[in-house]
Amino acid sequence: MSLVLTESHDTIGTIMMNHAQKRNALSEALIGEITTALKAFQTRHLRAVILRAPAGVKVWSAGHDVSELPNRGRDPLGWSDSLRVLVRAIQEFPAPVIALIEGGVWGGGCEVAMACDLLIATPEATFAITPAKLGVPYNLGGLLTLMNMIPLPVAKEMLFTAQPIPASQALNLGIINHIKSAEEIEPFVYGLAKQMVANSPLSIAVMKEELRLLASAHAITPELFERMQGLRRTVYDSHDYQEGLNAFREKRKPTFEGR
Ligand code: LCV
Repeated sequence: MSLVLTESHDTIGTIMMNHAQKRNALSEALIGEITTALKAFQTRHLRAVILRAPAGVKVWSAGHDVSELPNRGRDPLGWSDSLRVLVRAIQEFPAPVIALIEGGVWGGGCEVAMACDLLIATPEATFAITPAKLGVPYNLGGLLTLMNMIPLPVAKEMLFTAQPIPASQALNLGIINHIKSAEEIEPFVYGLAKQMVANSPLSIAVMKEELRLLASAHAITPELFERMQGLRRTVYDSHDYQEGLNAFREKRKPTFEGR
């Protein structure tokens, strides 16, 4: 059974995450189908892509598939982790990718949504960044995305509380471009896409890539990088990381001991 539905009209492609029973948890299988669809759309030179879930969902994506996170002792969010592969595929796609968001966006789902070029959400949408809830050491790319998108005190509140923020706050913070009702959001998003695909695809593709390169242009010394990798290792080697995974799998609250 396909976990993703795709369609295209004119030069606009749509990718609909459709794994309801796991709340569109970003499993390797689901991510594989999304990246395959993106590659197919790129081959056909589509000029805009909409990433969405079915209309009316309560959960846009439940984030990284926790059942696929490695047990302690291995970096759960390394370069080749499928979630990181998807984030890069969206950021490097040579045309605008627009997130049409209904429902809750959790953890890695926020990273995927924020990797998109524009985010349009319904008023009921919420956004939660959850590594602290699971005991996971967030990756540097994810932190940089947050630093580029939202003021540090707010990024810290989202990271440290792991609580959802409402679409209204996300709009005030500039995380999302527009809030539209469930009835309005689809025609609005496709209207935006139509405006974009009427413009020069080359100009847009180059500006998108230039912005990506400029946003990631943070020079860090090898020593600084190794210090941060060492800090992250203390987390994924920890009792607390394993406890976070076990608690999720056993459907209970974790007991973190700070070790
Ligand atoms: C696997 C799932 C998931 C899931 N993985 O439905 O950003 S980081 O660093 O934290 C990163 C590591 C990350 O993204 O971690 C994941 C962060 N995500 C979350 O914390 C959200 C976890 N999920 C939930 O809180 C609830 O599932 C929500 C509120 C999303 C939906 O609640 P609802 O009551 O509608 P269930 O919880 O009953 O979930 C339905 C099925 O989907 C599975 C869940 O285990 C359940 O499976 P079973 O029917 O087999 O019990 N599921 C949900 N989220 N992230 N599996």
